[in-house]
Amino acid sequence: MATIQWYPGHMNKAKNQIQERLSLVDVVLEIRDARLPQSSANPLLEQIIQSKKRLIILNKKDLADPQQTSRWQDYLKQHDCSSIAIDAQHNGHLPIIIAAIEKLMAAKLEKYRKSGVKNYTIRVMCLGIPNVGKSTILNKLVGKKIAVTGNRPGVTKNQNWLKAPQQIELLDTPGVLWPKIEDQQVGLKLALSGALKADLVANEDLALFALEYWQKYYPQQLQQTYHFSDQDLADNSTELFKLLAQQSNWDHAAQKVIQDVQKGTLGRYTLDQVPLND
Ligand SMILES: Nc1nc2c(ncn2[C@@H]2O[C@H](COP(=O)(O)OP(=O)(O)O)[C@@H](O)[C@H]2O)c(=O)[nH]1
Ligand SMILES: [Mg+2]
Repeated sequence: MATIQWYPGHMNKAKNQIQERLSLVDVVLEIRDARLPQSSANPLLEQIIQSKKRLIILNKKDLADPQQTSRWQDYLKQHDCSSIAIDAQHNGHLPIIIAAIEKLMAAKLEKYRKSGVKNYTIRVMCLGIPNVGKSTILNKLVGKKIAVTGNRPGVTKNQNWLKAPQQIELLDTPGVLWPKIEDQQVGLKLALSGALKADLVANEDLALFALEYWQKYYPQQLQQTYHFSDQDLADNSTELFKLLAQQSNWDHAAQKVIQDVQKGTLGRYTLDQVPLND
């Protein structure tokens, strides 16, 4: 199996840029893919943002396993992390983001209210690895993309701010983090869900990983989609793959499984399990 490479050089640059811009904001929106609440995060982020207020947005909840999403939210809460789960494409989910930002800022907003300050702003930036929905969320928050409020002096260069509802202003460009691919599994999960280009990993490896995962966590979906018998399903994933390949060939079978995952034919899924005893 080929090893997926990631480049510390890129990561350092991204880290420095994010650190500079972080000093300008009150709240960080850390966008993750709800199907990968752990693998689509970068552990470095905690070091970078330190005590800055953070809202974790588990986006694409429409594609994720709802039970797992709720388990992950409980887990995050236990670890003192505020989170919301949304489908950024859904207009109705915008107020959820606004309300969560206001909740994080409640103490400060109360101070403003008490002292009669009306023209405050809550400054926010989006962060996350590629493809988690940063731009979609930014566009939804801003409405039409015209609302540039002008430059404000930044640490090293001027930054543009976009107006969002409730006196929220957003940095116009999200911070892009690299995923931390510390083991092969994380790479497989990112590729399978489409967060990373799938061609970085051999199709057969991806398909085998998917079959094994579905066999363990979503056996009914697997059975329904491919009409496996109970006996088939008790076999290992290589045997299941062989059955599928009998109908065409290895590469076609692999592509089909990957497509079925990515198009949702194999149902809603979450590829990270909540850690036990943590
Ligand atoms: N199903 C689903 N797709 C989404 C959601 N949010 C974003 N997308 C799609 O995911 C892809 C990546 O989104 P984008 O905003 O460009 O991600 P970015 O790279 O983080 O800026 C696009 O095809 C979006 O339409 C969501 O909540 N649900
Ligand atoms: Mg984008």
